[in-house]
Amino acid sequence: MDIVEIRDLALAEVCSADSHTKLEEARVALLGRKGRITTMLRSLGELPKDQRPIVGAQVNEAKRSIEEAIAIRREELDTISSNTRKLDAVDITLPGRTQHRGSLHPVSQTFNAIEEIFVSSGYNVVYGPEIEDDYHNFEALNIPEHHPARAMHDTFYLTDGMVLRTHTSPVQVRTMESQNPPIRIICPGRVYRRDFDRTHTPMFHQVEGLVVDKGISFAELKGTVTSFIEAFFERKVDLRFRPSYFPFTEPSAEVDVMGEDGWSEVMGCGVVHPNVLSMSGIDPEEYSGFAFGFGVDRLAMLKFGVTDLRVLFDNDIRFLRQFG
Ligand code: 2U9
Repeated sequence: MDIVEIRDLALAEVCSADSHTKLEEARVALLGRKGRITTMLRSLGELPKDQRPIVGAQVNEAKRSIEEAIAIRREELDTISSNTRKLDAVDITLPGRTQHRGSLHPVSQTFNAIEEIFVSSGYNVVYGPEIEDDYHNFEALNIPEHHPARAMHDTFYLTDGMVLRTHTSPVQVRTMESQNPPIRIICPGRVYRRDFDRTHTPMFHQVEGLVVDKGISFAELKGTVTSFIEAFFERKVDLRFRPSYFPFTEPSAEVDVMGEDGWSEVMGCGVVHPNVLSMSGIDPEEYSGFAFGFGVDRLAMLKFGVTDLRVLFDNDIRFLRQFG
């Protein structure tokens, strides 16, 4: 066998090594201390003197190309084994993991539905501060100091005569102070009362509405409340206006909706008290208005069939996922 044949045979052996172990075996057999190429280099001295440089150069050349082939094959085997490891780690036959899309909280969905109904009938949405002064939360709403209605509000008192607003009504007061009629607004937001049981949480959500214009009467109020309730529950409803009392409206009423379990109260409303208009700079001889207010959490419960108010605030993901 001449050196070229020996080299080609060696290269074939290296290239066909299908594991690091086999490659190492081939390397030792060729280039190890007793390897074929090593032995050939050692026995160069036995050749006739004139042939030594020629054969020596050929064997050295063969050794270099074998070393190069081994290095290349080693890298190939590295790549193959890391790819195999990756393939083993991912079982592409497993079913995919379910992805849960987030969704709006049922109370947020309810706020959005309410705002959409009123905005599409020409109302503006107005927001205001959650920390209020005594004047805007009570005084301007015809609730003077020592009025029994103050006790009913279970107020959180802060320092410097400030309170956590007990309703969003101060936002309507501020709007009347800064805008001339016609006024047609709803005021959504968080309100606070010191009350905590099955049907009350110390923070809850309200939407209140106010319309002030010339010639507004209880008739406009009834029509507005009825169309709102039917738009919100997406059905014809039996409504009942029960006479009630609020310091800021006269006459006042509470509104009940007929449902599967009989009548249930959904909101309060009334014709704005003339004192309330005049305190905010609107002439009650020229203008009149109606107002209404309701708890958004309560409407959300009725709409979604939730029976315990507190689950709305537990942030239990299993509960919330039902409203996606
Ligand atoms: C101004 C004038 C009048 C807002 C009104 C109610 C009736 C009412 C309650 C319902 C359940 C609050 O969430 S609740 O506890 N609200 O019954 N609110 S009339 O009347 C106003 C507001 C502002 C300037």
